[in-house]
Amino acid sequence: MKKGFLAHGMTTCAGCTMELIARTVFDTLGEKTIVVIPPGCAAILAGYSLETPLELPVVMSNLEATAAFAAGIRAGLEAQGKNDVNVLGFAGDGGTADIGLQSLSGAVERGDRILYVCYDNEAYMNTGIQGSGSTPLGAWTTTTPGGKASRRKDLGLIMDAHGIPYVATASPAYLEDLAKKVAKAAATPGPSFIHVHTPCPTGWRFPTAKGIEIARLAVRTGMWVIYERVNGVLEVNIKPAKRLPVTEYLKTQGRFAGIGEEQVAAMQADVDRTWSQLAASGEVLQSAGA
Ligand SMILES: Cc1ncc(C[n+]2csc(CCOP(=O)(O)OP(=O)(O)O)c2C)c(N)n1
Ligand code: SF4
Ligand SMILES: [Mg+2]
Repeated sequence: MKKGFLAHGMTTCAGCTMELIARTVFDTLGEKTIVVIPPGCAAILAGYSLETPLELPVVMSNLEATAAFAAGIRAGLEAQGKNDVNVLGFAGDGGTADIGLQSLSGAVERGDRILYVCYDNEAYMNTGIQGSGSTPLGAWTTTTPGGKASRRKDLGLIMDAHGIPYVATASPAYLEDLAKKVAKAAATPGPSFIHVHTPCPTGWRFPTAKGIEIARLAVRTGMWVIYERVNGVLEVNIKPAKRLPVTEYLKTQGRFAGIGEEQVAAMQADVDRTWSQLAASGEVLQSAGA
């Protein structure tokens, strides 16, 4: 199968993990794929005017309506009897958890056969690092200069509450796991959603070579749980052999430099609670070590 749909030498920042995630998603889906990208850092992949670095059909939607654009393309394909084409929405957290949430909710409720990948860099990066509904507690952004005072939304749970047939999380530190999930999502006869943790050196304030290390630390501290839920049945896919304290993750990023002790304790308590709930329900037992 052809690979390498995205040209090199684009204007994403050095060390951008979103670009790596996009390459993996496109290569897994292959050439029979139509891509919808809203404004955000990934708009770079769609290109400007007549120029595009992407060798796949791509349309730039507006920020509110990635899922609605994808649903419309699917309806058009179905009307033409073309059932072997993937329709991919590839959007950031702001365009998914906040601004595009209603259109995503509508598409999932209708059961539209679209694959929606949210690359979550945990803020509105493209417009200057504003806080989003996915920005974690205590994180600095330009609109949360003293650190975010509230917790992030749980997008996976929001999708699960819609009864979506396939929902999964992934990380650029585990690209084979991401690729497997993209293939499964594409084969799902209904909507599917993959939420990918996306370390961003520019917005999170870390050196450009550290993105994968930080992505792996998020998993090893238990802050980013790698799971999939197929028709409501949850399985944790990567279990940290020995969970590290959340401070090991937080201290790698300048955005958490001003975080208070109480917020660190609250984050650790959230992570501990999540993992004891997972252990109690048995899901952790099925998983492989990180
Ligand atoms: C309705 C609307 N509000 C605001 C904008 C301006 N805008 C363009 S890109 C962007 C940031 C999107 O953030 P996110 O979806 O997280 O993607 P990222 O830039 O982080 O990759 C914003 C706010 C817009 N295009 N449309
Ligand atoms: S701001 Fe972050 S997500 Fe956006 S291109 Fe730069 S590194 Fe990538
Ligand atoms: Mg973002």
